[in-house]
Amino acid sequence: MALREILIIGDPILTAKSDPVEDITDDIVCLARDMVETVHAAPGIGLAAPQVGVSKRIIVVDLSVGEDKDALHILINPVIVATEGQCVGEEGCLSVPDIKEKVARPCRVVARGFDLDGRTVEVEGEDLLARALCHEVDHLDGILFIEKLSALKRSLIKKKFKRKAAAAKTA
Ligand code: K1U
Ligand code: ZN
Repeated sequence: MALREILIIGDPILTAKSDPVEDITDDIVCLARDMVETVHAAPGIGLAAPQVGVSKRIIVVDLSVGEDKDALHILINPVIVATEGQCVGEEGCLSVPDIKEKVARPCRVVARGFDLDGRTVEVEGEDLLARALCHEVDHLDGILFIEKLSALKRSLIKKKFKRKAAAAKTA
């Protein structure tokens, strides 16, 4: 297993739609395991493959951040198949570091996908788990959580990261 670099807002991979996984090859299994190691090290509660530069539909979610192996969900080609209600809660993103904003998401979701053995799995989540599943599936469609904010907030955040990238280039 290996740690992978997490891309930061501004990278075009983060705003592209990811491709479905056709076969669960050794490379896909290796990528998913690296994603688990990377999200635990970050630390974070979820990660999507495009965040590590791979435009494939794979997510990992672990609210325990590595403390409870039963809390780890690895989903290949995940789809949100049911939602209930709307809850506003704080959200962050490892690709938009140091920004936390309130976002409305379904209170309850069911996500369906495949595990690393190719078996269909369903994850039912409420509150933060529902939020994290929606956030990660959005990443696969090239949607960052800042797209859910007001145009003003979004534009200020984008400007901040453009300035940071320009400063890093000249340093
Ligand atoms: O996908 C990502 O960018 C990861 C992101 C997921 C997420 C957080 C909050 C609400 C919805 C989705 C993060 O994990 S940000 C870091 C974070 O929330 C956290 C870090 C350490 C301990 C607990 C939480
Ligand atoms: Zn994110």
